[in-house]
Amino acid sequence: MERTFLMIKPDGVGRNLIGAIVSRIEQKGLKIVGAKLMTVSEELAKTHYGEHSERPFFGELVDFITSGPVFAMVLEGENVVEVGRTLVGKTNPAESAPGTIRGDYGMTVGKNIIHGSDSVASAEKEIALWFKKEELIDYSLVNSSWVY
Ligand code: DAT
Ligand code: MG
Repeated sequence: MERTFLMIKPDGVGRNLIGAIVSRIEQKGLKIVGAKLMTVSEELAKTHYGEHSERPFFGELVDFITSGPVFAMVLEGENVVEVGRTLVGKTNPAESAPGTIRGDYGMTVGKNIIHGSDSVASAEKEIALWFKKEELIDYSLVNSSWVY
């Protein structure tokens, strides 16, 4: 089964949105196989956002993501990378549809609540970067036959 990485950013944690966001994930039928509240080192932030290192907003992005705790998750499901991105919404919350996390909770691109892996390849990289193997749990949800 496919896996993806989602991370509630410091603004989402700071606005007490962990429960609301996790609730959407569970209601959608996705399985949480790993989750933790953690602080982000500058090194981890720079590695995670490495593809943006030449962009003018990189410094602000690293400062923001290290400014408070984040809630990191690994989710499992069919086609879950794409499904996760759909739940998250567009990068700019002002352009994100209502019903998406960014569309419902965010106003600016600099504080857009949540990260979601953008491809299967980045999901694999990000999961390995953020989680140890033993932090990911293999288990079955009894209701999965009603989801699939
Ligand atoms: P996404 O998070 O939707 O994958 P991205 O990978 O293009 O978007 O950018 C990573 C993060 O960087 C994004 O969530 C918020 C920030 N960001 C992107 N474009 C920005 C911009 N023009 N100004 C400020 N921050 C930006
Ligand atoms: Mg991205």
